[in-house]
Amino acid sequence: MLRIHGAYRSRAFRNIWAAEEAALPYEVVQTSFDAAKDPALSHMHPAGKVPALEDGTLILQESLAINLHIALKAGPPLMPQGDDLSRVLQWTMFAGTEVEPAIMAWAYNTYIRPAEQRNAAEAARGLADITPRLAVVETHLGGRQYLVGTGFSIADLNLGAVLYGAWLNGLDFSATPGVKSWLDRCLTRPAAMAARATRE
Ligand SMILES: N[C@@H](CCC(=O)N[C@@H](CS)C(=O)NCC(=O)O)C(=O)O
Repeated sequence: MLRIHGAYRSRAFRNIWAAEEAALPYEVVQTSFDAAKDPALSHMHPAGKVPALEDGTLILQESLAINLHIALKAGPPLMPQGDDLSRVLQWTMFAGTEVEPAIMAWAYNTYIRPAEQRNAAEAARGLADITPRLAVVETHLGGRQYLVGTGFSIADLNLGAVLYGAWLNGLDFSATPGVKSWLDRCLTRPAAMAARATRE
């Protein structure tokens, strides 16, 4: 049994989505942002953050790494093999290191922070950083339905989950219609809808 420690309105969403796609049994151990800072839980949340995954004796942090673990347990098609597995790793690193910092700069300063704490210049900087990265995805997708191989994989889930909040909160995708179609396709899958129902 996978045990996802986190709050529904957090990056635990992406782990719930992955567990749903993998069709593996899981439960959510409700853990607030404050609870994760309790020293008594530092073995689970060493950085004082959610989510964390407990899988038997294994404890993992980092939401995208947790998803790779879940997909490895599920195997193909969620986690492809051979060179496509390496492509999954590439897109997951792209999601975490290139897209997520830019998205969060925009998100914090457009819809996450209270209005009086938002910084328009920071939001604009985030948007300026997002634009060329979405263009990379647009070019890669070309006529493809999914990022890797011929079907949906954890690469789509990881990048789609990083873009989910922005997609839901009005980021303008008109310059990258292929990305918009791909995101619509990913985020309306039955497993994604089940995960979204826990938080929207
Ligand atoms: N890179 C980490 C980021 C974890 C993270 O920042 N989690 C947020 C919730 S989505 C958190 O716990 N924030 C509370 C805080 O920073 O105090 C991951 O992907 O798991």
